[in-house]
Amino acid sequence: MGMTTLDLFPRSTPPIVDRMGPCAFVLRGFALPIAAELVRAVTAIDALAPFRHMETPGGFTMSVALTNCGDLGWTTDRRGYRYTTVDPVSNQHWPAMPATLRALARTVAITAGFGAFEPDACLVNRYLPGSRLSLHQDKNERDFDAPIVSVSLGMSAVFLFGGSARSDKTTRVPLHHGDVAIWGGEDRLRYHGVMPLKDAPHPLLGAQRINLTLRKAG
Ligand SMILES: O=C(O)CCC(=O)C(=O)O
Ligand SMILES: [Mn+2]
Repeated sequence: MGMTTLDLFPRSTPPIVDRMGPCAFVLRGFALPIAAELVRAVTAIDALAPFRHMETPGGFTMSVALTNCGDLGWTTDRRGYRYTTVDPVSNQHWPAMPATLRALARTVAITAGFGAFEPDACLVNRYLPGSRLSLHQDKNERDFDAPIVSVSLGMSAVFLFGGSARSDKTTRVPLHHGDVAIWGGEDRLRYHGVMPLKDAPHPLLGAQRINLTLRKAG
């Protein structure tokens, strides 16, 4: 008998869930049992595909440093946004997606009521004090049926969750070490971003925040 992914995250009490929208939630502390393992995995990913500051099609350099793991990785340069199977810096495949991370994303999708989720891409973001991510939609994926699962590690951030137009009002959602956000369904294309990070070092990660965003891109 194989273990189900749910067995990896045994809980005696239901998770604490904050609702951001009809199909958008934050599962508080859901990744804490594997947080240290995820930090080690990010160090290993960084060794193979180092964090880098990518350029947007408009010519801006992102303040967030990015890398990827999984079959597909998200990149941007002057030619546009896209998913690639290889890291354009090394011409090697992106590092493999850690099995525990995939299992976490599956469990979160089931727990939040989205059903089976098979991510093939994980964008890894590194924020230092002052780094921010402007409002955007995640829309480079082939279809929008699958949710987005986003794991936060290290320093806390204020996530902005908006509407279907960039100008729509946003709500501020604090995201802390171990929190997992998920949005899909009618909320899948909502604008979102991250406010400039405050310098409030975290015991495990110091003055940085790591965010892992799992997607079904291909
Ligand atoms: O860092 C976050 O919490 C959000 C990241 C994000 O929206 C993205 O990578 O597309
Ligand atoms: Mn996003």
